[in-house]
Amino acid sequence: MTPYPISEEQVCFYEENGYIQLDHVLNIEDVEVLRGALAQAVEDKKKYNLNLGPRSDEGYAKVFLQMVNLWERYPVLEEYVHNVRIAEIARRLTRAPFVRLWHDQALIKYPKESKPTAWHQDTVYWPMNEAGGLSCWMALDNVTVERGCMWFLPGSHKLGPLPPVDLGNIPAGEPALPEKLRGVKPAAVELTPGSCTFHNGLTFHYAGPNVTDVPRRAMVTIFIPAGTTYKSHPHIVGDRGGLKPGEEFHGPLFPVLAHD
Ligand SMILES: O=C(O)CCC(=O)C(=O)O
Repeated sequence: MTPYPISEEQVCFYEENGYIQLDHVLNIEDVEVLRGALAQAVEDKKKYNLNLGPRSDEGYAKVFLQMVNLWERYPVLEEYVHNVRIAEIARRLTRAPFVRLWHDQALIKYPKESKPTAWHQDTVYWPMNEAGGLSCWMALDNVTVERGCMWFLPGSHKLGPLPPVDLGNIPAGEPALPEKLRGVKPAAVELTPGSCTFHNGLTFHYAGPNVTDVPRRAMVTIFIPAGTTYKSHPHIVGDRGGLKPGEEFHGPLFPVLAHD
């Protein structure tokens, strides 16, 4: 696959805003393959009652169906997370000598009684001492505002970590955003299938409810740059790889996906 061109200007945009939109990273044939793998995962989950995600409570299920580390189960998704075209973008955006996989996740926001994904930062849930991790959120459908596209608060990553929220249980009447961020204008990013966003794990992001008739499917890969170290902290992916606090992420569960 040919490299996806990333200019210095785009890297600077990412650094300044904490996210970037990149169109046509995959072609529709690649997207079809991913759609097939997700459909298989959903079917297997039902059929074999697989625990592929962290939570199945009703509140969370209305936000999205989250299935993590599918790359370990489905060869097509193993190939996808190793896609150098995508990993190299993550490496360029972080200016790191290499990036590793933290984990992947399919996020399907089903229509009907759909709930928004509340404003949150990712790194506050991750067992890491450093905050350089970033996610590639790949659209597998036409993702519009009505279908629950991603929204970002430009520059919010510069605030550093704020207290985490419980995504499955946002109390009614709770202010949507921490006070410090209420003046910032959010950016909605609508995407076509095969287009994606990358966002810094500290950037506040949100997705509205899916008020259309069809599911919103996204495949997310989370990258960590060289030098990221482990912190003991409960996480949906669990304590994997036998890492000790302070130790740099390494080993086959966190493979290097792109390097200089
Ligand atoms: O897909 C969504 O609704 C939210 C995605 C998200 O929070 C993420 O990728 O970090």
